[in-house]
Amino acid sequence: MANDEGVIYEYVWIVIVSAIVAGMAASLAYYGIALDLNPACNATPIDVGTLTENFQPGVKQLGPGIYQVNILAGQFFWNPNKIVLEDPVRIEFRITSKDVVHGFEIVGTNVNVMVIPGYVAEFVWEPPKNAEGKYLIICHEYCGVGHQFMQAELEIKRTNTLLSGDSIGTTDDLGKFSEVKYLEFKGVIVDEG
Ligand SMILES: [Cu+2]
Repeated sequence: MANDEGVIYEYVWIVIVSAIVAGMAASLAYYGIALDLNPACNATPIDVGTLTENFQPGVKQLGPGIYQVNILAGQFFWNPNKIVLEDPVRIEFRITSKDVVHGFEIVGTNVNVMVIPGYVAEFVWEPPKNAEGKYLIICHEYCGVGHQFMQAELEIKRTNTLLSGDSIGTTDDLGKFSEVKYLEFKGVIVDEG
């Protein structure tokens, strides 16, 4: 009698555990396929060049809606840690680290990049047309005791001059995130911050 009861409990627990595993697999599939939120596994060095010019953290406007954003990562900061862009159409990021590996993530978007000392991670993000307001930037690669304080902010301001009615995206639109190039860094970091 007691043995039969034990077998039933075995089956019950097999069902419960299988359901938990299936639920986790389904949530991974949902994040990866439906929401297109993936780890930075497309960060293959596709074109390893060399950056010899000096690296100065900061924002430079290259044209209407086109920005170059240089970011220096370190324990435990992003420099600059407040980035304000007006009507960005194309943001060219270049990020490097002065010490250990960090992870650059703009929360709520699909921008997710490994930042490796000795290399400059270069990529382009075309934010969705309706992106507006403050985005939190975090470090997603454990880098030491102050890791959780490593935050920055990207603010997108809209003046609407570049928007036309039919170009406004949907709220599900994550924008366009290019492949990441890692350039070997031979220059000097000009860090005034
Ligand atoms: Cu970190």
